[in-house]
Amino acid sequence: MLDDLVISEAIVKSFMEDFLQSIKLDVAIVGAGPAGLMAGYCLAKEGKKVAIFERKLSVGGGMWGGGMMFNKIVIQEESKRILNELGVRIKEYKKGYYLADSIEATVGLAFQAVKAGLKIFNLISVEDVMIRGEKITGLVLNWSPVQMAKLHVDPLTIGCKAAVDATGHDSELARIVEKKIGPQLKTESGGIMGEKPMWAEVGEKTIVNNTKEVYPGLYVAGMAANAVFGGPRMGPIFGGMLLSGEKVAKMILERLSSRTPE
Ligand code: 48H
Repeated sequence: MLDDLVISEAIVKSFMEDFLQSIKLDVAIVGAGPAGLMAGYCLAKEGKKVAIFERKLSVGGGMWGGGMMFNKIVIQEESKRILNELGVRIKEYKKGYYLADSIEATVGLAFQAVKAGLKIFNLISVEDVMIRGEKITGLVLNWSPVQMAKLHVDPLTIGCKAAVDATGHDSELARIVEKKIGPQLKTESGGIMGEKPMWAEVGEKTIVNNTKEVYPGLYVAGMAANAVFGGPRMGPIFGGMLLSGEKVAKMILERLSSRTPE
């Protein structure tokens, strides 16, 4: 016989345990698109305490929709090995161009990341940051439905040693920092440089170069990296997002293992 109250109790208790476990994180990632999920996968594999906060009900960001809702994605030679590792099937289209099913790529990445130990909190929006001693030390969270309904409900906070802005084109975390403390980002202008017009070849290269620490304790990955540092968009090619997620994880792992983590 099933007891409805046991079902409710199981869900609430288990969620609270997960949330309490995430009050102090090694790494907090904002945005569960391909870059954020890849970063979370790589960090979790290395045993870091890492969680993603995602505004929407679903994870995957812009990867589900392929190009203009044709649900295929293209990846290039350099990122083939990542989809192979995740167990996502790819097919060569022409030399240097590989195709994957966007649904398979999205669920494959999310599944492997969660299995590796990444905790994903969906339906939570990051609306502010905590800064202490000129360093990001935490994130300010609220339920997305609270924001959507414009309810006057105060947020909660979590702490982290490093935060990743993987919020895509809007680069929301970097934008919040710029708005709150002025143009103190590690960009040419100190502010957000803005995304440039479509150019896959350049966009895919710069996205990896632009994956950096943009303010002490705050890293940008994926589309947010090009938005912040002024690189072009690249359309429905997703290798750069995966490589950017992998790079940001590597940079953070090095920082966390160094003797004087800032
Ligand atoms: C919680 C938030 C918040 C917030 C946003 O857009 P994404 O898929 O981002 P990337 O960088 O992993 O991938 C970019 C890719 O999807 C893309 O758009 C490409 C390749 N475009 C090329 C082109 O030419 O257009 O995912 C970002 C995620 C989304 O799921 C948002 O809901 C989430 O971040 N998010 N979550 N709190 N404040 N802001």
